[in-house]
Amino acid sequence: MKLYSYWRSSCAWRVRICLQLKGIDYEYVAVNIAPGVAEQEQDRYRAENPMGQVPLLVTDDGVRLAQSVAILEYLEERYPIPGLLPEEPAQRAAVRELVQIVNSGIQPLQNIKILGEVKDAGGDPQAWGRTVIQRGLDAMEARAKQTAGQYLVGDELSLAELCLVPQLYNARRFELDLKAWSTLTRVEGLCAEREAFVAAHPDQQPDVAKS
Ligand SMILES: N[C@@H](CCC(=O)N[C@@H](CS)C(=O)NCC(=O)O)C(=O)O
Repeated sequence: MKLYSYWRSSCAWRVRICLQLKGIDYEYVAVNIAPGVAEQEQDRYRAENPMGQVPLLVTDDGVRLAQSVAILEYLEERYPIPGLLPEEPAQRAAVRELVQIVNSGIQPLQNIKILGEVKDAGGDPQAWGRTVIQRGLDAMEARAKQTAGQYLVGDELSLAELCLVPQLYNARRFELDLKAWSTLTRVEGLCAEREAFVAAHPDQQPDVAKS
């Protein structure tokens, strides 16, 4: 299995955690999405993923998938142990709600391409990023206060943490104050103790030093 990734991509990071948790071996294929390099824009890569983004997962039996949440759901169905979605329907939906707060409510708005477009339109990309991350993580904290046990939804690790941890890293990159998100940072602390999260961290990736 190959994962097309970039060390600091929060979306690829979600998938790396999942692969680690499920003990799936994979080959890391680095795609440098840094401004000015933008390998994801090249025809060769776009032929693989027409959205021109990471992550992209290609399995040995020819399954080709972009969109991190589609990849996570695929891995969950194909490799169900350990399970990352609760059995109980309302809890399962609560996990998906938290996933989507990050996946559709925060990350797309602070993606590198949008920040460039905000800049081109005369805006302040840093201020824009701070606003959208603050708004989304405020909502996530409020919801998590209602759903959390030991982890964000009940007492088990789920797909919600796979989205949370990279997004908090981005919040720090945008120099936000994380104090108000006490539930989120408490759970982040638990994740940081787990080997899968350590191995999936940007600093551990083979392309970390190159860009
Ligand atoms: N919804 C997509 C978003 C993917 C995405 O935005 N990837 C970023 C890195 S986290 C990227 O490739 N940015 C470069 C670009 O959009 O040109 C997913 O969840 O996979």
